[in-house]
Amino acid sequence: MRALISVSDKTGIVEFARELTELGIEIISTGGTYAKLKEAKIQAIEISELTGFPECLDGRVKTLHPIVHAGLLAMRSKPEHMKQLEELNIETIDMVIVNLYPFKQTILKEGVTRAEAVENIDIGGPTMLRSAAKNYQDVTVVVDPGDYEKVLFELKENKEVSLDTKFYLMQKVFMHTSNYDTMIADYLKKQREDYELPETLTMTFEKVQDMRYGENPHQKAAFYREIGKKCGSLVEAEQLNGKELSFNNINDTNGALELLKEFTEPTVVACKHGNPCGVGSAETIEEAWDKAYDADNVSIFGGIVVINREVTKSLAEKMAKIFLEVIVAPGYEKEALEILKEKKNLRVLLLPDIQVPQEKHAYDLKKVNGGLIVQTIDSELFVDENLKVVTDRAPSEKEMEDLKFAWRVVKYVKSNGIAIAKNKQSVGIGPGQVNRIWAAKQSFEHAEELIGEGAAKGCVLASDAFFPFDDCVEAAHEAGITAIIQPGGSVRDEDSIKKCNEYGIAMVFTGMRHFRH
Ligand code: 93A
Repeated sequence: MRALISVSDKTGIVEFARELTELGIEIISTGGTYAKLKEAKIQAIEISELTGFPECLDGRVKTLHPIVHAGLLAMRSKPEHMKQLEELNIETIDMVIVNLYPFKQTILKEGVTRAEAVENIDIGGPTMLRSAAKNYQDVTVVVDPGDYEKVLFELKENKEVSLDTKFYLMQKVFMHTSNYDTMIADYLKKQREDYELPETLTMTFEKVQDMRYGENPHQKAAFYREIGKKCGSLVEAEQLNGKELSFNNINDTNGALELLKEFTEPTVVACKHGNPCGVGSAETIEEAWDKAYDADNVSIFGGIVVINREVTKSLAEKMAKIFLEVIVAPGYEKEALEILKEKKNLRVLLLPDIQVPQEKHAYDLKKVNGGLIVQTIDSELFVDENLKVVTDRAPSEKEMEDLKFAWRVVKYVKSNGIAIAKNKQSVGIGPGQVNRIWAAKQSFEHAEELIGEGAAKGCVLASDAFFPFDDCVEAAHEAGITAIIQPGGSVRDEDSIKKCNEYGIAMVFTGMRHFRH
């Protein structure tokens, strides 16, 4: 029996090779692997000796030779194949132990160049893996160092590897090479400026962790990471305390983190079931917390809080007073962490890159029965020049500041969504309604219930999509709203503008809507 060993990840290879030689298996190997085996005093022959051809072009051509591939692909059960091998003076290779150039590790390196990435595209390795896997009945192919033990065990017990195991190893190879190629294709796609939606969509995700269950306890679930991404997301966070993250935790935190990234000043976002329930921006993070908490001190119970500044001791004291599921922050003062750690179940996550924006060229994927709907992410907000005052009265500077704040919030509210705000604090949020007037009324009721009668007085209102009728303006006026921001674009815009002028409400059109479902 002959085994060809050519590995980049040399974990466990010396031990494995030693055992193989002890079982009487002859070893052939490529430059680096050969040197490693030689150093450990393991008998092997170099690939160039086998092929009679030197490794060349900086190692780009090592094993790409008919002597190797005919030796792998010949079907032992076919007399013509074996006869041809004999005529060509080629011997069979019965085992291939190969793992590939570290493409993933290379592209994850800070400041990696395209040339460096391309140089790490393995050609000879996948070719051998595929040849060996195609001929799996005759060739044992090991791509995962985790399988060395299994193969050795069978060789020792039965003097051969079972067909069942060989089939398992073959299937693993094609899974591996297809993931490897997808990773390359994905990387290259992102290198291009225009990001079109391809005819077939392939993306590689790797499992970060299994979860106890999905959205409900009877559903299975796991958390996968998109390879090659660095985008200030939860997959990059380090968990410092608490139970492991649940499906709902991750799902809910996603929107909250995206909302947080819209702000640079100290900001706290509290959320529940994928909707923000309290958002506050202020000069200090403690004040921002007070605003987010006071905005809705009921829904935050059992909720998720994401913040864009270090958690101070005094903030941790406030946080510890209520029941929270998850806290995500870019840092924690030592004493703050000690306080939070007293709560065993509280999931405390450290995400230093919390403000790194999502990659502009990213897909938003939604699974529907039978397929996927795919769109580019909603990375736009508004451009100041495009904000259009459509009423007789223009918003005051203060109102404008709050309108922009409310607009950021409503972008992350499930549609139909309305958010009202004052002094950079969300005051009422009406999420996920099937008509707009209900969303508006809910935001006013929410404000009144939590803050008291007349809570919406002097507030501004943001609507994620246009007003189909003027009823929202009517209701806004009754609640005491003084300024409105909305996309505009309804055939009845004039009705809403007229109503605003009648009541002295200032209204701004963004020209862009933010549905979110
Ligand atoms: O540059 S390659 O694509 N050309 C080849 O012919 C070839 N043969 C094996 N890379 C090739 N390999 C890869 O070299 C293997 O997949 C393995 O990852 C690596 C091992 O090289 P070394 O033994 O010199 O460390």
